[in-house]
Amino acid sequence: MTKKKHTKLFKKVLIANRGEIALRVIRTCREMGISTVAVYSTADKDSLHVRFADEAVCIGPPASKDSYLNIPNIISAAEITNADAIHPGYGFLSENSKFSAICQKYNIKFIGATPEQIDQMGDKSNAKDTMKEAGVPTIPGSDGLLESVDEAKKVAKKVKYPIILKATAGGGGRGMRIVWAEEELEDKWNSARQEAGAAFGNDGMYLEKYIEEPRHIEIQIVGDQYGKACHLSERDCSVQRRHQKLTEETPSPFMTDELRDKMGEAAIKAALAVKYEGVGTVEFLVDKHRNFYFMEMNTRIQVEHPITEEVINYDLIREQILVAAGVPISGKNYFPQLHAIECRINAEDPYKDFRPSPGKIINFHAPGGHGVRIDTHVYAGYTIPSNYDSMIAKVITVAQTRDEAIAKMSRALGEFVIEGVQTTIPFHIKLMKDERYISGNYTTKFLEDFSMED
Ligand code: MV4
Repeated sequence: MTKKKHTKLFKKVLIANRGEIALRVIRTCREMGISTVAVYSTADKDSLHVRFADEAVCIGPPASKDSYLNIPNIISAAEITNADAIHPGYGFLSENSKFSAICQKYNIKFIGATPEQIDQMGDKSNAKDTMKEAGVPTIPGSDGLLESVDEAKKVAKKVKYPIILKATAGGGGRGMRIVWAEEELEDKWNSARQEAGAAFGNDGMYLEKYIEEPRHIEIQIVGDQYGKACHLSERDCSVQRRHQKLTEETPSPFMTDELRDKMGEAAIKAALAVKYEGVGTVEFLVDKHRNFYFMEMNTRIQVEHPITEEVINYDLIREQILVAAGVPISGKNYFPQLHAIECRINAEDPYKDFRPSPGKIINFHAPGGHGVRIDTHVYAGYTIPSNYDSMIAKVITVAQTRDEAIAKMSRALGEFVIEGVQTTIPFHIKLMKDERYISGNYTTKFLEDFSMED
């Protein structure tokens, strides 16, 4: 590490999260000589993140809103233990601008985006306007928020059907409606607004041309405190089911060197437009002609970050910590040297519409060997609580080529033993043998035609 005089690395980091990402952060802190504080709900008292951290503080009962989202309790835990920084992981408080601001006020470094950046990117219509102004390609549609259904009709006529109505406070598909013809517009406008208002307390809507069967490709970026930003290439996240990613890979089978340069430059522009500090992701929709459009910017570390780490040999959590401490980045872009795939193993039953399957793990054996990385917090005897999301492990394989990474994944999944709960392992085993997946020619629509039968 090139440690500059004006930068002071943190002595103690509190991890405001649970599960595999809490462990992931603790591991890098330990390697960097930084002490760690775990926080946990009463449902997580036997979790590995509690055992692996130097200190641990209970922050409340099982419900997330009373524990992992309980800002006063988390700040108190940081004060009591004298932590000088908080790592929020993903989910929970990672993109909560109030939390980022409160950390600032208490002189605790939030290892993530500033409150301004979180707010600017959290409002999707506003984020799109910012990017459009910065010269990042966006999808044709309304200029900011729509005032009325009549205005929606006018804009839709101009960009031509099909169009998509989106909630500005949305994400994950909520408050979103595809509209194929004008007859449907009014009903869908009303139901989308109603859904957005109930879910987010904000019923602001905008619309854009609907891109049919796009790919979801995101660019990893990193920016420092001195106005520099670079990109770390892409991840293809097109294999999704009801807006839940199931597997991701890098490089994208759809990528070309030319497209990567263009998308990388656009992502850097996006980062610079908000003076982005830290690691982040710029999500794009890519159509079949390889036109790409800004969709959203994530101001956090993402679940799928390990595939990028594996193909460029780079610890993204370490980078987050260094940038937060004021260390300047090199400023050079990184390109994949290998191929990596991640399969998310959830405690869900893929034969029963992926319904959650919490409970006690009675037998557990993780795969291993060359090119196999397992990020997990579970072990034999661990009880998966029903209060949180169902991801229990990530299997990441890395190899010289895509075919080899798939072969390694099939092999690793075959070795994986988890007994006591249902998991998505059988889904991934089937996916790795699917001709469409193997060809690399898949889009976000792919899983709609995928079945666990036969
Ligand atoms: C779109 C789109 C097609 N055209 N926007 C889904 C979640 C939200 N973040 C944006 N989403 C989409 N926006 C236009 N103009 C298709 C989707 C979409 C999607 C995007 C990425 C990955 C999976 C998806 C599944 C369904 C719809």
